[in-house]
Amino acid sequence: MAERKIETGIKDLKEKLWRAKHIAVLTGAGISAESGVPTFRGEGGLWKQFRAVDLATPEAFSRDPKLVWEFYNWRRELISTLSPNPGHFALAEIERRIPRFTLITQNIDGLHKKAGSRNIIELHGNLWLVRCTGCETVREDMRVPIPELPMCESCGSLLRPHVVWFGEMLDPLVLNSAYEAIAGCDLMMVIGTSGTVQPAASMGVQAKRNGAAVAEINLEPTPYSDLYNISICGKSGEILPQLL
Ligand code: BV8
Ligand code: ZN
Repeated sequence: MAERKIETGIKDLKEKLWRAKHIAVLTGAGISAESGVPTFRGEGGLWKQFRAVDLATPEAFSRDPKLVWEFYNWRRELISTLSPNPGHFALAEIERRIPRFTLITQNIDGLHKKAGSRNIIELHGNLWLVRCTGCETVREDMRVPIPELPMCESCGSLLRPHVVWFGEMLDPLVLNSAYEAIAGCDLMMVIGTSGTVQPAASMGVQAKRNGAAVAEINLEPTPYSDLYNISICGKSGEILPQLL
């Protein structure tokens, strides 16, 4: 029965996909799971005894910047050894074939770019960018390991990861370009996200309200599954290539 449901879901999505003029895609940690990147839910969400959501905050950084940098350095070391999976590559291929395609990601791992995707909106920043807490300069920094407390080469102040922490506003320019894509798309795909973190979590419903068809691909149902036109339960690395 589940198998049948997945097949019809893929067939319906394929029809809509290759008829679409402008596609918007929202991805979360689930699309990188098959590459070995830990997700936030479940055991993957833990580093040592800390919950990722507790370390990814400005409070944690001001309390103990060395600990937070140790956490980000752990993710940099891990992700520097990992590669995109067939799910990432399928999205890059779809982008090459569809006139207008916008990839909105919550992931900071940079694997979409590594897979060849181009029109990418990184809602929550990027693991390989650092920002100075003094002069606000943003630089790419690929050092693995990164120094325990990395300092700015211009003003000598402490650097922080150029990511959006819980309780911090998203960059309004970044957010607006995501909302523009969602307002203009005729098909939105929501892939590998539990739909727990705002404002990203409500983007699928927003697209539906704007009249777009919305399809979800996720290992398990999410709080939004019944609101979408299509909901396919399975691994994005196995399902996305079947759309090509
Ligand atoms: C903000 C960067 C203004 C750092 C991240 C309204 C209501 C309630 C709370 C709020 C609200 N508005 C704002 C908030 C507060 C907060 C929030 O949403 N909190 C949640 C926890 C309740 N939002 C914010 O703070 C945002 N800022 O809104 O500013 C403001 C501020 C305060 C108050 C009001 C307004 C900033 C949020 C960004 C935080 N930074 N990341 C870092 O990574 O270190 S969020 C981070 O966690 C990720 O980027 C991602 O967004 C999220 C994790 O979610 P997912 O990616 O979905 O991953 P998850 O593990 O949860 O799920 C994976 C899914 O994949 C699962 O469903 C699984 O089944 C599936 N899966 C697994 N394997 C596969 C698969 N699917 C397919 N294939 C597979 N193989
Ligand atoms: Zn500086």
